Amino acid sequence: MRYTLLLSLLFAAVAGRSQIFWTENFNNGCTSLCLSYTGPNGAWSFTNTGNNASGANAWYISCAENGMPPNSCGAGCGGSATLHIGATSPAILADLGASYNAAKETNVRAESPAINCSGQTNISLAFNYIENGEGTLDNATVWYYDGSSWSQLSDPAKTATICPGGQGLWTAYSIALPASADNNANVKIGFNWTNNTSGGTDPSFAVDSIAISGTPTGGNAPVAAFTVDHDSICQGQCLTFTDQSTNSPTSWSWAFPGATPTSSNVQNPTFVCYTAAGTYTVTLTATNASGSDTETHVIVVNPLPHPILIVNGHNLSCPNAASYTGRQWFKDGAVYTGFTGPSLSVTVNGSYSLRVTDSNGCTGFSDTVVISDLAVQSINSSETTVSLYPNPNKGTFTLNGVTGIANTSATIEIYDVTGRVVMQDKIAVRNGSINKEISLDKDIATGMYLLKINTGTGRCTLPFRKD
Ligand SMILES: [Ca+2]
Ligand SMILES: [Ca+2]
Ligand SMILES: [Ca+2]
Repeated sequence: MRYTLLLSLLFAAVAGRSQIFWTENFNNGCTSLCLSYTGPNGAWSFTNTGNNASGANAWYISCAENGMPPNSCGAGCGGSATLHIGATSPAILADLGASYNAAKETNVRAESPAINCSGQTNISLAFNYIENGEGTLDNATVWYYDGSSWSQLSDPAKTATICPGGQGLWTAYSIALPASADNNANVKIGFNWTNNTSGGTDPSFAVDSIAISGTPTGGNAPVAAFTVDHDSICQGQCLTFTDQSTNSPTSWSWAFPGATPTSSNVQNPTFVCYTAAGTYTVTLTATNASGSDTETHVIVVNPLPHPILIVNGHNLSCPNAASYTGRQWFKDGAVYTGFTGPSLSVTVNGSYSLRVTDSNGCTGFSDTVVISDLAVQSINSSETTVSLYPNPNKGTFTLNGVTGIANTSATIEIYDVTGRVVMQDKIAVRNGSINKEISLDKDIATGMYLLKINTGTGRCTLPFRKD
C-alpha cells in the first residue's frame, strides 16, 4: 500500500515542484535474521565506526520489526521489512526486532547505495522511525555522504514511549540534504547506531519508508539548439559556437568533422578552425538526466581567391580584376601604398603581387612576380633617350642621355601625383647630350613623381620615386 502511494506521488508530480525521486522500503520478504540487503537501488553496506564487542548488535533487514505508518505503535511482522538494530547474542534474542543487547558495545553504520541526485536541487530526506536507547550513549544518528566523505547530518530525537509493551511509536521525520547533494550523482545516506555497555531501553532503532525528494532542474530532456558567429567563412578562419539548448543540459557533445578540433565537450566551443574549403555539418547533442537531443547546422567554408597576373614587360595586369571588390598591390611583401588599380606599371625593381577581396569577403594573393631588370629608369621618344638614376632615390639623381638637338637647353618640370609642379629648371644640352645631377628641396615629401623633359622638339616623361 505504501509503495503504491509513493509511485502515485512520483507520477503526479509537476515539474518545478518538489517530487520524490528515490525510495527505499526494505521489503525483502525476510521475516528475521537477514544481515544483508540488495534492493532495487542496489546493495546496502555496513561500516564499523568504532569499537564493536564480540557479540555486538547488528543491522537487520526483516519484518521482525514491522514498518508502520506514523503515529502507529510497533508491531511484529506484517510483511513490511525495516532496517533495524538488533541483538546477535545470545542467539535466542537475535533479531527480535528493534531490540538490542545493551551490554555489547556497538558502533556501526548502515549505508545506502549511491543515490543519483543529478538534475535535482533542494533535496530532502524523509523516513519513518522508532528510536530509544540511552541519551547520546545508545543512539541513532543520520549521516550523509557527498561523494567523497561522510558527515553527521542530524540526531533524530527519541520517539515517544506511550505504546504498550515497550513498543516504539512510529514517527515521521524529514531533513534537508546539504546543497552539495544538488546535481550530485554519488550521494549516500547512512544510519549510525552506537551503544556502550551501561544499559539502555528498547526499542533501539528502526527505519522504513525512506523517500528522497527534490526539485527537478529540468524535468524534461533538453531541446538542443546553438548559434555560430558566422555561417559562411573563408579558408583558415575559426568559429565560436554558443549553446542555446533549453531544459538545462548537463553535458554537451559537439562534432566538427573537417575542423580542428574535430569534437568538444564544453558548452560553448571557441577556435573551431577550418583549413579546407567545403560544406560541413556541425552536430550538438545536449544531455541531462531526463534525456538528450541533437541539432545540426551547416557551415560553408569558402576558398581564398587567387588572382591571375599577366606579365608584359614591366606591366602587370589582372584580367579579371573587376570581379573583385577590393584590390591592393604589394611590393616586397608590404602594401604598395597608392596602387590599387587593375594593372601596375613597374618602375622600380622588386617582387610584386596583387591582393584581392572577393564577393564572399575572402582575401587572397596572386603569385609573386619579380622584376629585376630596371637598373635605371629610362624612356625613349623619337629623338630623346634619357635615363634617370638611381631610382628610387633620396631626392638626388642624375639625368643622362642624348637628345635630338644641338647645343641649347631643355626645360624640366617635376610633378607630384596630384599634378602639382614641385620643381622647374632649365638644363644645358652640350653636343646633343644631357648630363645633370638634380637635387630636390629637402622638404619635398617622399612618394612618386614625374619628371618631364622638353627640348623644344622632343619630350619625354620619367617616373621616379623619392624614398
Ligand atoms: Ca518496509
Ligand atoms: Ca537519536
Ligand atoms: Ca547504554
